[in-house]
Amino acid sequence: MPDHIKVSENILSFNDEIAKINRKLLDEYKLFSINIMASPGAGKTSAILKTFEQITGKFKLGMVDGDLASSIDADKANQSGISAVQINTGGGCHLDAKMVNDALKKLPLGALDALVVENVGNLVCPANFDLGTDKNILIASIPEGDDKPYKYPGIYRGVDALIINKVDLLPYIEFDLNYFKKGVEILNPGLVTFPISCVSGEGIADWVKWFTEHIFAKKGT
Ligand SMILES: Nc1nc2c(ncn2[C@@H]2O[C@H](COP(=O)(O)OP(=O)(O)O)[C@@H](O)[C@H]2O)c(=O)[nH]1
Ligand SMILES: [Mg+2]
Repeated sequence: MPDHIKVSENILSFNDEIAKINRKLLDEYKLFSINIMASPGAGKTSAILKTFEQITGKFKLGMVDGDLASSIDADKANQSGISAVQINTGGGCHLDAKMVNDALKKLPLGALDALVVENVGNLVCPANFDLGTDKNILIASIPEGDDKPYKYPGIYRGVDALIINKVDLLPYIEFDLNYFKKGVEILNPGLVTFPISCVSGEGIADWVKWFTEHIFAKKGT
């Protein structure tokens, strides 16, 4: 086997070991957790803040925020009442389980009801790294175009739910929703999908219902 393949296999198996530790920790605290992946600007932070708006007072949310640089997103989240920790990957195109493990040590896990990980904006690298969360969520957005499932099949194959954000822009942008959904169906048949707008609020209630049902299920209530 070529050396570079051996090295990447070792990296992935180390990652999977730490992901198991994260999963065990989150299970101990009965914290429902999601890993949100998307391109830069698809609306990851907006969707998380919008979700929190709907559940604030009922559930406490923790957030691990991955970006190449800055603490802009974690600052926004902390200001809104989410307990957020920023990770700067310094150029890295994805979060890995060890980074999330370090961040979990900084969060008041016992005081939280759910954990949201905002991955680095990228449609390729994050798909290869299990973080130990319960569900992987992909956000696609209308301005990115309807051909993305065909161009980035890997990430569409591996997710448990899909949010289609910015549906308020459908009247202004050429986006064939049927063509998009056909591509998704081939890769991930029956994938649960939530068309939403963080601007108009359309579809947010259905997504939040799914999210909160999973929080209750994990708590065993
Ligand atoms: N029109 C529209 N703009 C949105 C929507 N959601 C987010 N945006 C905008 O898209 C940009 C990127 O959003 P952000 O949440 O920072 O994306 P992230 O990089 O994936 O975290 C911001 O200017 C948001 O205001 C939406 O549903 N509709
Ligand atoms: Mg963001």
